[in-house]
Amino acid sequence: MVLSERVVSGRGAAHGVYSRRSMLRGSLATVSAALCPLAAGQPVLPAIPGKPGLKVLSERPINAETPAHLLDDPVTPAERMFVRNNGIPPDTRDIDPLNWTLELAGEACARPMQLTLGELKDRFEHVTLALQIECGGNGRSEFHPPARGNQWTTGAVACPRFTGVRLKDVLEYCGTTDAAVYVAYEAADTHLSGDPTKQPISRGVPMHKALEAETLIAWAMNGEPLPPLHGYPLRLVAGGWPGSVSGKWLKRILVRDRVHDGPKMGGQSYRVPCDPVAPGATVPDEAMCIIESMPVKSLITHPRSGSRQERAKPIAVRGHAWAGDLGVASVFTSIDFGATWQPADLNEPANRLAWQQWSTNIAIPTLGYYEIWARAVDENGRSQPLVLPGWNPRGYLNNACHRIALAVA
Ligand SMILES: Nc1nc2c(c(=O)[nH]1)N[C@H]1C(S)=C(S)[C@@H](COP(=O)(O)O)O[C@H]1N2
Ligand SMILES: [Mo]
Repeated sequence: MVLSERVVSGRGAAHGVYSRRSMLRGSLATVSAALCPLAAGQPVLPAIPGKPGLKVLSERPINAETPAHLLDDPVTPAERMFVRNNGIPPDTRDIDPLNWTLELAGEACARPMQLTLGELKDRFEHVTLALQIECGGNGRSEFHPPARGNQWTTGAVACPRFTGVRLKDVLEYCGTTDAAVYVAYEAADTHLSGDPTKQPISRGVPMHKALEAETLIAWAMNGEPLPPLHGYPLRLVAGGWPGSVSGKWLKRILVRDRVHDGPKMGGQSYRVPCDPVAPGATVPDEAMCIIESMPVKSLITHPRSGSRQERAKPIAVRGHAWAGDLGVASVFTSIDFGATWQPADLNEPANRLAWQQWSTNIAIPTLGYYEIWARAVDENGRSQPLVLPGWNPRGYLNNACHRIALAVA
């Protein structure tokens, strides 16, 4: 196998001399590098303590994604949950969590009030749900022309189990007026500039999403208090929508009489062209629409891309599939670049808005280089595209099929 220029100048070059054996390794690196645009020539940033194996994409603010093979668990452990910060997390080391106050306010809030986390826990029914969160920019690294921002490959998605109260119950308690249109969050993290009057992010959802039974104000993840990086002591979780609506370090909930206009709601943030545009187009802000439910997508979490397999021996292949507010109807795999597809077994979700597990056995007929592709179809019959979906200025919503590479020996 000839080493491509990319590997010689990128990841393969780090191996130094190419003995016959390292040539083979080099070929495997090619396999992974070909599928993972970030593998080549990028500086390696130090790991986040408590997040072994996550790839740090930026340090200030801290952002890190999870390689697909580390997302194998049906319920994502905290150590394997991606981190997406727009600002500087608050220092919550010395707070008394039960006295953390949540303020309810906004033009359409009937009875503005403050509730402590202790009061939230006492007054409302506790709910535990597995909820899938994916960053709107997950997959951004594949767009051309490239989009600015964190170059997420496939790893800005997770599905932990959150415990909290329903946002709906709290909104009913404080009351909303007929003018209510949107529910937004404000949080305790600070702006990168250090300017205390600026918020890094304040986003929201329309009333119908806020009032869904699965939209939570959560204090626990996988049975433990929320980890500091994931919003301790309190966060919103609105599964199936861009992760940016799931506000961490939650301080304030605003019931708005208009579409929320906080930082990163307007302009080009978390928005895509209302009508499709040609790659590289400049799109005026007025022609951009807010992203709501995320599109159907899937991940192959086993085997690991780049692994060696034996010919004709069945390979257990598995992963997850999700479809925003919708359920996933079917998942297919292909070992011939999408020429033919085989249906996989697909489980029901643990609850609405949890990702679904799929699995299949694949026997590879001959020696050589193979890719496994996975493709999910949502309950409305909409499939993941095989190649990149519509280009957009900020590189959101890439739900192209996930591909992994195998060397069959
Ligand atoms: N307060 C606050 N909440 C936030 C963010 C943030 O920067 N500040 N980032 C959002 C974005 S863009 C995403 S994708 C998710 C990521 O959640 P995680 O870091 O717990 O994985 O949190 C959201 N909530
Ligand atoms: Mo995000």
